[in-house]
Amino acid sequence: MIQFTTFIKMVLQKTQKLSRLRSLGIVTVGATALYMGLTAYHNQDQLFRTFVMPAVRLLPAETSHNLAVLACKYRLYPASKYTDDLNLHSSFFGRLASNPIGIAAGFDKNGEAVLGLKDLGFGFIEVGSVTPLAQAGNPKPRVFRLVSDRALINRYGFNSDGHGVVAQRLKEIREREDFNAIVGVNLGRNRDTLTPINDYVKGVHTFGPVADYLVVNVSSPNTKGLRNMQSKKELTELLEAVNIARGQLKTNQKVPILLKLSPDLETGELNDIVAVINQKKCRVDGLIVSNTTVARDNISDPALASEAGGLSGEPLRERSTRLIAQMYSLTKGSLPIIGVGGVASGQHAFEKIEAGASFVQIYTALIYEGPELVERIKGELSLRISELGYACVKDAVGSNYTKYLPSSK
Ligand SMILES: Cc1cc2nc3c(=O)[nH]c(=O)nc-3n(C[C@H](O)[C@H](O)[C@H](O)COP(=O)(O)O)c2cc1C
Ligand SMILES: *[C@@H]1O[C@H](CO)[C@@H](O)[C@H](O)[C@H]1NC(C)=O
Ligand SMILES: *[C@@H]1O[C@H](CO)[C@@H](O)[C@H](O)[C@H]1NC(C)=O
Ligand SMILES: *[C@@H]1O[C@H](CO)[C@@H](O)[C@H](O)[C@H]1NC(C)=O
Ligand SMILES: CC(=O)N[C@H]1CO[C@H](CO)[C@@H](O)[C@@H]1O
Repeated sequence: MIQFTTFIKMVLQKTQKLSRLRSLGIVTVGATALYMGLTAYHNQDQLFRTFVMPAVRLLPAETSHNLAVLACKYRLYPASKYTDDLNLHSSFFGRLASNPIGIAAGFDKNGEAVLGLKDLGFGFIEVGSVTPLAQAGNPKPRVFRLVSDRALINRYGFNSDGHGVVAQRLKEIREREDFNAIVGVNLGRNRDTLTPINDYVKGVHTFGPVADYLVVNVSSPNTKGLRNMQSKKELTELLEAVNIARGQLKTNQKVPILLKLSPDLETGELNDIVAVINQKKCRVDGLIVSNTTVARDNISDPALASEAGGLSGEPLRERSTRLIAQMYSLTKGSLPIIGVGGVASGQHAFEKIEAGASFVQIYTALIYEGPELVERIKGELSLRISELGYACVKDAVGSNYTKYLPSSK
């Protein structure tokens, strides 16, 4: 209960800073109390979906995001009692994950919510993106709900508390006796940096000692035509530099490095990326597929569709699954892939796995469905795996990737 009071105070402090003043504060506290009350009941999943999440949705998107992070930070959600089935157990870069479902980057940008996210039942947690120096990101509003499309558009612009603060948080969490989560860190660069590669190198040095994996990204360059040579050279330099930086860490701190891809990359660029990572000096340990898209396929509201930013959720789902299959094919299944984009059910997670993903992350669907989604996805996925006669997730990885390749559509 002390935690709850602290939480309410934090909420009031946060909301009173806004010009929308107390009415918002009252709505916020009201929604929170409601939500706390409701979680005491059975059949939480139904309640969250039909009642709590729509209520939370009355708040501006960024406010509800902040609230959800605070709820995780103060561990207000009841810890999941769900025991992960054995067929969900997965070897995660040398660690045992009790399930292959993770929270994607951008939810817990600053490493505040790790323990609460673990309580929800995630098998692994990705923090970030974290930039070397703290930065504020873009002006608000910068997150938009596309409710009927089950999607979000965000242009946060990488607001971050910066390396020092986030690394200290992770260090403290790791020192706890009850700590047993797998935590990755997504590395970013400062907007005004003159030395982007050095920003990632700093990330490797700072987070290598406190992370179970690190992520660097390749975004699609927005100047068409002008790309291949340029981006190939940049990627080579980046990956070479982060590999050298990792080599400088102590032996017990040699973290896996994953490369996160944009779904807007074209086939030519994908071939280039594979050529780069096939070089020993540019090796990565896995891929994350995919980031948000700048495309606006199948968006019902034209006004919202015209907001700048990255689109996530249902409209991204098939595009990201296709890219997983393409990368699985191009790398001949030699690299573990974390599949992400529009997953909202066990069936969606299974499609990513069939297409070649060994692990799956979620974000946007969690915003629409609430925290019970994690258990639901795990339950449905476990059932699907056993129905199809697989002993574990690993046996199903890439089992039907050709079905998702663009040419076979
Ligand atoms: C509000 C928001 C913020 C995000 N911030 C980041 C980020 O900082 N770094 C990153 O690599 N991806 C970020 N992402 C992308 C997600 O990690 C994920 O790749 C994408 O949302 C697709 O998954 P989804 O459809 O399940 O949301 C963000 C996504 C959302 C919705
Ligand atoms: C858009 O919707 C159509 C019809 O549902 C579907 O066939 C198509 O694949 C969707 N496009 C994308 C990019 O998801
Ligand atoms: C992801 O994609 C968005 C646009 O969709 C881009 O602005 C951003 O830099 C990319 N990378 C990361 C790490 O989010
Ligand atoms: C692959 O998918 C196709 C189409 O859905 C299905 O008919 C086939 O049985 C699947 N194969 C495997 C090995 O799962
Ligand atoms: C968060 C972050 O660092 N995003 C970067 C992803 O990659 C592109 C291109 O390399 C950068 O422009 C982004 O800033």
